[in-house]
Amino acid sequence: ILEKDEFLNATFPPGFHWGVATAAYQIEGAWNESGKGESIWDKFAHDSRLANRDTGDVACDSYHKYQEDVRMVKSLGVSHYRFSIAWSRLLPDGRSSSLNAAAVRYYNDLINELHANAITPMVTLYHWDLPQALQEIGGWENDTIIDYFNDYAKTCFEHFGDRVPLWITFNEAFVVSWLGYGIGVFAPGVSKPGDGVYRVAHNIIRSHVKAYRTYDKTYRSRYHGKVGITLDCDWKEPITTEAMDRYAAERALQFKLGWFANPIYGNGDYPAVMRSTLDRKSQQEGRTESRLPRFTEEEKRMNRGANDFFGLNHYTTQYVRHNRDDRRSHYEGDQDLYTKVDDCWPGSRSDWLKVNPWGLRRLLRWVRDRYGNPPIYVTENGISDDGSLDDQNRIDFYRAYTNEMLKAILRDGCNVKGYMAWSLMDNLEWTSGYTQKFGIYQVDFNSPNRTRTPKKSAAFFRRLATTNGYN
Ligand code: PNW
Repeated sequence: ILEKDEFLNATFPPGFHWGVATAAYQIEGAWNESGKGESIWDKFAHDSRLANRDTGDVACDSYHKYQEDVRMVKSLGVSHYRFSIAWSRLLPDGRSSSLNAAAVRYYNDLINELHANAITPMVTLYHWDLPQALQEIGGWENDTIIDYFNDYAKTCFEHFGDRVPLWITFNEAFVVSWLGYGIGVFAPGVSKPGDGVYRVAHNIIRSHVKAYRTYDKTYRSRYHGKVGITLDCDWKEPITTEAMDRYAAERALQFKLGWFANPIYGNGDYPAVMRSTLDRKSQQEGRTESRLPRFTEEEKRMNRGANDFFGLNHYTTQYVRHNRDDRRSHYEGDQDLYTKVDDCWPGSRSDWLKVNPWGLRRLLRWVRDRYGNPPIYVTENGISDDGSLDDQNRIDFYRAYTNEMLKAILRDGCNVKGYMAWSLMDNLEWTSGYTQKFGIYQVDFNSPNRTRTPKKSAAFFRRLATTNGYN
């Protein structure tokens, strides 16, 4: 099944956007400084739910060191920096009435510093750090979140929209739904794997669409920015050429990526295979209603086309085998399949992350074919290790994955506009704490200065970005 394909020694299209990415809770620190409210990740960490009882209380201290961060972005020679706004810093209790002037100043300073260095900001509104005050009323399970998110988005467009051309509403809607509210291993730690998970996803999609329509109606004519959502997906390869395994791999992609992408980038509704499978299983379970919520016709109309680009986070691949009639009545069982990885694929410091570069090319083609070749930004891609400065593994990873992306662009005609490496620097890797390092810059978490040092991969990435290829 492995594809034999030579390294493609060519350059990326002129004007291709290179960047690096971070997220607020993973780097900012200053968790309760200058009026910031508590987020669900502050709470989760303070409840000792992270490895080594780590927290993001200080993290990379980027709240105080943002100028140094911008210098690092600059010295990588990239044109874009993807970061996120902490909702609970801007609106401490989640509602727009609680606007925190110090936070407006902080994000203004960061954005202005980027522009002073000719770096374009790409801003994520929601990278998982919901204000705890909104979790107290149900968080993403409660329909009222749609209006709260819309108010928050408006506040951001209003204050920063004149200088932010690229907005991402959500980072990884799947992870929020499944890890946060399905199996509960991420904040807020809610376990509703059979039904809650689908309701959360439903509210995230409706929140995205509402915020997109708000930008469209009120801000687009003024600021001419673009708004998308970032979805994460691994590549799913059928383990044999048998039809049932190929259907299963397609089903896996529809359940993971199509779940969100089909409403927003496709026909406005959930993938047909999710609709039919969940309606049938729900009925077999004796339920009067499907576990998969329904969009109204009006909602489907609003969903369709609610995007200006497709944000894609990609790291790894799994093989998929058909599993007949899985009776576990939850999101995983609903798919009737098994996954496994290839023992030949190199590993990383994260157990879920195995290196398989050609998965990215196939995933890009899948998005091209299913959603009419939309403009795509790869908004995250990277690999974890122990954080040493000699990170040849990271160089090999970036070289191989970006080369598969290049093949997708030049040979397959995929409309890839840019690539953001995860991450600018080592940071708080969620429940793994400071044990898994994805940075191109090393951060010394034992030093109060959080000293940053470029790794070997920094020189490689700089060459990649500045020569727009492998020269
Ligand atoms: C993404 N998984 O998260 C996030 O967007 C980043 O904030 C994070 O640091 C990065 O990838 C590296 O993990 C994921 O368990 C976290 O499959 C976990 C998984 C996938 C993505």
